[in-house]
Amino acid sequence: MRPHPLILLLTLGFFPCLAQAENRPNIILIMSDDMGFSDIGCYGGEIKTPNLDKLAADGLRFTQFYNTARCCPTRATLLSGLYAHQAGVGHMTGDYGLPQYQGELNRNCVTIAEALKPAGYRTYMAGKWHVTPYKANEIKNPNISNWPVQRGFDRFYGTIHGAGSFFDPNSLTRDNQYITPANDPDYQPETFYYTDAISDNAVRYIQDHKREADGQPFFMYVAFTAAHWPMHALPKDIAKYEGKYDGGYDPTRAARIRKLKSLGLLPDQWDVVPQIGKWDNIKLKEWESACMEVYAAMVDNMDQGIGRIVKSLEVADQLDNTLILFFQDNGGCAEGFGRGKVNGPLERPAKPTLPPMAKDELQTQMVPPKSRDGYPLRRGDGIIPGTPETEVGYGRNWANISNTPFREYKHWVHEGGISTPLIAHWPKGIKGTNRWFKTPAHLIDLMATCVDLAEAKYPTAKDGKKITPMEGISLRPAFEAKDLKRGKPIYFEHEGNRAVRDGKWKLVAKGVKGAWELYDMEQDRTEMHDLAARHPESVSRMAAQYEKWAKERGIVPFGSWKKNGKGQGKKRGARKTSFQLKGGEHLPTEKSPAIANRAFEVSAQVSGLPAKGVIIAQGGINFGWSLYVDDDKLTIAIRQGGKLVSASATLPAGPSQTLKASILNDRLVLAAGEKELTSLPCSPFISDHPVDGLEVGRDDGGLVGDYGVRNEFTAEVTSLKVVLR
Ligand SMILES: [Ca+2]
Ligand SMILES: [Ca+2]
Repeated sequence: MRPHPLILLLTLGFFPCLAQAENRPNIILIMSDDMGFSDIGCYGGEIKTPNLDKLAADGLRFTQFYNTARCCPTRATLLSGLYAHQAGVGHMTGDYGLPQYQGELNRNCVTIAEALKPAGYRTYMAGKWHVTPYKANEIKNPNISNWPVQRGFDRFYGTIHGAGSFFDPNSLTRDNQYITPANDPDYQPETFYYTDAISDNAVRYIQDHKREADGQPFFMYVAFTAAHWPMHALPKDIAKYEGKYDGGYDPTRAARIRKLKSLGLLPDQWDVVPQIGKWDNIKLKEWESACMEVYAAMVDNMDQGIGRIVKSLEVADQLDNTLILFFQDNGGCAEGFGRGKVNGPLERPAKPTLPPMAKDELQTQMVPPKSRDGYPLRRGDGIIPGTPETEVGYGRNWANISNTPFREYKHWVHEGGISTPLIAHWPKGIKGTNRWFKTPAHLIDLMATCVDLAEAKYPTAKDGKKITPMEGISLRPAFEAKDLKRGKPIYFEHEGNRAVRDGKWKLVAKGVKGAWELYDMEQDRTEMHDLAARHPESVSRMAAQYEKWAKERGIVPFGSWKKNGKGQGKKRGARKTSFQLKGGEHLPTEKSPAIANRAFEVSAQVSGLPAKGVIIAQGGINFGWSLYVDDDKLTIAIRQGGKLVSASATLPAGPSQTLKASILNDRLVLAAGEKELTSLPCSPFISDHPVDGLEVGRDDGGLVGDYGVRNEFTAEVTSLKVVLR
């Protein structure tokens, strides 16, 4: 029988050694970053993950576990058991002036750590937090009110921010103190590598727990940043994959398809999504295969670390009564990070060329200008990734392979964005071994599962604030070989991408204005055959479910927050109205032209035509504009709540020209010099300031136009001017 909660609290508070013999499990949630459905071995991948494979063989695997498509919302959902918007993280860590979009965990939710602590659990976290803003300009006196220790974790080692170097991470923190890899007295390995550091600190928590609180259960959250860009790995791990991807995309993908089929994860009736990359067209083949070698090495290193965590549980005699869950935060990442134009020397200099950083000097940048020991930053096409000074992503083509057999990527809520392995290992609590569980489940269920297994009481209020009831259901029945009884659909929303999963049906759309698509997930989980036209009644029923769900939770169409009063939309962007820019320039969103709801003009002096690629772009898939060329065709593209409007014209001949575009109240105009090329009547005003910044000569992050991530301008922008009217 459970003691009365008050007695339990008193017992634990005053006589911690007297905690009764414990049957409740320890719980360890292990999450990786930016990985596709079929990357790890036991889900079809060629990457060596023997430790995860063993957990799977001795435990339970879910075929349809879902995340929420992106780092911040996934973390907010996982920690709170709510849909991310309800926890205040409706997008990322930007504040858009609405409570659902305040950009950090609110106080109307509790974290799993906050929920389990009153039930007598010790709580530890190692890894990436990313549910509160990180401000590089406030490192001396950071606002720590929403850091892990203030949100229920007894101990924390990791990073506050969402991405960075694996050799010198920005925002590295121990408990409430920023540290550097060099000045952390508690952890001085021979070579600092963040994935190892996360594993080693998790191991240490298990060892310390055994010594300090044996008999008391613990909850630990291990949030790896592998295999998020930049592609950074240790030479010993990269060596294991040397040459492994020299054959390109086709053999890797074919092997995954075969393995997925043999595992039963890809029934014959599903059509596999088309492969994006064509190896024959890849110019820098050695570089392209090296990107995947390093990616694989990052995953491999994480698996080794998971092996050490498992081993330490064994040594502490806790493995049998610990529930370990492994999953990924979103699908493979197609962002063009660190690809395209080369910055820095193509080869690593023989010796560091810049002054090294002092032991106590905090590295505050997501993309540091140099490595800690003084090698200058290198990125772009042909820069072989892996070493600390490189900043390269593995790109869309490999992300497509990572997400085999599914559609789309991180950001989207088609299956490639939201599908993750879920491995559950708990010898004492899971019935049978090497078993698959096929009913859909979601991150919202982790809070409910933890509260259930920990015999905790989910609070209705905390510190005078009402706590929103949790959304998910306990996964305990799955562990006991019974089915889940959810009784309601699972919902998704990120950046206007929306979905409803109800039984075998999935309704899904891209962007705020994208049309609903309908799929039968039993017949077609690869989402290749849209049945919306055939079942209009299902579409309207599920669309109404979505609208009701969104309305009840304060979810608004992405980017519409400025209509709701104090939203940042009106004020974001620079104050000036004229911008003289150079080729290669990047402006962050707050320094970019404040183009929302106004006319503007761009005039670009270019030489070296004909060419391909983006001359200038501001914004991404929801709001923004871009001017680009494709040989003799000039295009101005406008993104308006996800909808794309564009005007194109044929360029006059000649290598050097002044290309102009005007975004006016009632039309888009393109001109070369004084000659008007085309005028398209439309309403092209962009209603909100874009989340993405501005680039000259490329389009980074979210893409405005229908070009791919390899959109670098192949000629030269000698000067460029943007003028707001
Ligand atoms: Ca992620
Ligand atoms: Ca962009």
